[in-house]
Amino acid sequence: MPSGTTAETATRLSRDVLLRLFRQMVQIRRCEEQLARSHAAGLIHGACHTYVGEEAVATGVCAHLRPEDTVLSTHRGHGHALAKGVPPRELIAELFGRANGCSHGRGGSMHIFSPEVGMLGTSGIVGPSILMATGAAYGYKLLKQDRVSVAFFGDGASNNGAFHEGLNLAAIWKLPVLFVCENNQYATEVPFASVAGNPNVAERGKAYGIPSYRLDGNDVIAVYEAAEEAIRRARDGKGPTLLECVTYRTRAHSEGMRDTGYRRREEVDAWREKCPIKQLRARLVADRLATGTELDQIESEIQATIDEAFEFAKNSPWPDPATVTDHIYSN
Ligand SMILES: Cc1ncc(C[n+]2csc(CCOP(=O)(O)OP(=O)(O)O)c2C)c(N)n1
Repeated sequence: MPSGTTAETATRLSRDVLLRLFRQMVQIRRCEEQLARSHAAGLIHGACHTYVGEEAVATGVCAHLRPEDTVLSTHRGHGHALAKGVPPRELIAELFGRANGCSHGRGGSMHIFSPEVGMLGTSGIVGPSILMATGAAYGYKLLKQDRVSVAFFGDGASNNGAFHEGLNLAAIWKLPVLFVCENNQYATEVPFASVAGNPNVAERGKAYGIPSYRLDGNDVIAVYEAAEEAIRRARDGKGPTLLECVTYRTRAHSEGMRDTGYRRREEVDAWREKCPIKQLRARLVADRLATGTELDQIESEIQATIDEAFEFAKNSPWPDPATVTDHIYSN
């Protein structure tokens, strides 16, 4: 299992796989940039926490998941949804509150559901993804289904009781679950190091007897390789793994919030340089697996699909007010 692998490390991954990872990260980035502009334009009704800077984590993990595998996500979940297969049209329409959104415009950013592709939901509450993914994995084990469940969560959530209960239960029952801590080093404006007796989350996993690894979360190859082995372990009945992916969000905690007073501009600039997309682009060009022109072409194609998705969402109908109580009461 790689630990702290960097983009300089040799990789056995093919050009096809690397380009797939590149495309996925660019799709997330371009979609998030569109959502940030849409939020500023008043098109999004509710919170919008972007994933800019953290794209390598969702991309490297979800690349190994099958449609029947499931993802439980957080308030910062657009990247997880896209990487699990929610089309940009349905994601953007959902944030715009339109009937064509994946949750029929009823949920917004905090309730992105698409069970058809295994996206079991984002959440406005910090921590529950860990317990829900553990519960889903328990179900797969009881039903003898060949499925894996993934919990994404932040460093802040690892201080929540759900983290400790979920990891312990998954360990004793050897559940097919992968815990992915996206350690972007801040919980809102609180530096993780200032609220953690031991800020190494991977060491906490070891306390529960779970194989746990700390990775460079901006290196998509490192995440891809670590997730591959962790998901294989889960499928083989060997139980859970914890991956702590050290990364950074380069936009504000949430769109419209201030982004000063709790971190230094130099720190943000340094992490912008470590952009996962920039790193993979440099790698592909240096290894002569793609030219800059080819990668530009891919970026333009993806931008066109995001532009089209934005137009689709903007022109989508609002939900019919007569359906307001649908899905609330069970018959
Ligand atoms: C149980 C709970 N406590 C507090 C909050 C308020 N809150 C919203 S986002 C957030 C920070 C979460 O930090 P982290 O888990 O590191 O995720 P990040 O935002 O960095 O991706 C907090 C405390 C909440 N939504 N739910």
